[in-house]
Amino acid sequence: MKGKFISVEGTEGVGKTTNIQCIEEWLEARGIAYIATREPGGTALGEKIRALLLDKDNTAMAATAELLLMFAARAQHLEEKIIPALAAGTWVLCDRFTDATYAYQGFGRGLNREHITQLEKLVQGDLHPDFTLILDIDPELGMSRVRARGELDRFESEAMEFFDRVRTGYRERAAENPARYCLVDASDPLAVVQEHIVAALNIFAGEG
Ligand code: T5A
Repeated sequence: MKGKFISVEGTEGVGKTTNIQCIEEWLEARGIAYIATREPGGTALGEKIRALLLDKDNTAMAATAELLLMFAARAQHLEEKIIPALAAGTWVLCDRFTDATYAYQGFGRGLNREHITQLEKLVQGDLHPDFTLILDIDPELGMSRVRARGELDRFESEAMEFFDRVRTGYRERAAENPARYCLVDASDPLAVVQEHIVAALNIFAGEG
């Protein structure tokens, strides 16, 4: 793959959307061609799957059905958008990717992580993000930001213990592979968070 693949992760309300803008500015300042996309979603089919996943009326959704829907959307996203972009030398900036599946469906829902690894292999082969930014926050603080924004979706309606497990999942993954992950404290003021993000990107690009 000629382009680089960057993913941005974290628990609810951690500031992914806000900080993705900062990454886009960093890419634009360097004249790097990129696409910004998201999961679940990113394609017409994937966005329909996203609507099913976030619909808070789908209270009976089985955890395994949720897992398979995440990977169904991802398979479409990879084939239709991510792989062609990377092959053309375009960078991909993705709001969540498979780390979210390990964190939410693995640690949050308690699904067998070996099964997630099997699906990951089936859907992605050896393709993984080159750099993953994990924004880390106390889930209570993140959810207070989300609540201030309005109505909650199906995931945002989960209990705080669920988000504590998701956070643990992200932190464990970051600790296991420090070469790929950068964990940033997202409870700091936005300017400080973005200083850390830019410094990490500079190191990733060999400029730091
Ligand atoms: N999911 C996803 C899975 O379960 N498995 C998977 O495999 C995948 C891919 C949808 C859901 O799907 C689940 C996880 C999710 O629950 P989503 O829409 O990406 O995914 O998830 P959300 O976390 O809901 O995204 P949000 O858009 O709600 O949150 P953001 O983008 O993290 O937060 P953002 O940037 O909108 O910021 C929230 C508020 O905080 C403020 C912002 O101004 C905003 O008002 N803020 C700050 N305030 C003070 N200080 C700072 N440092 C701040 N940073 C941001």
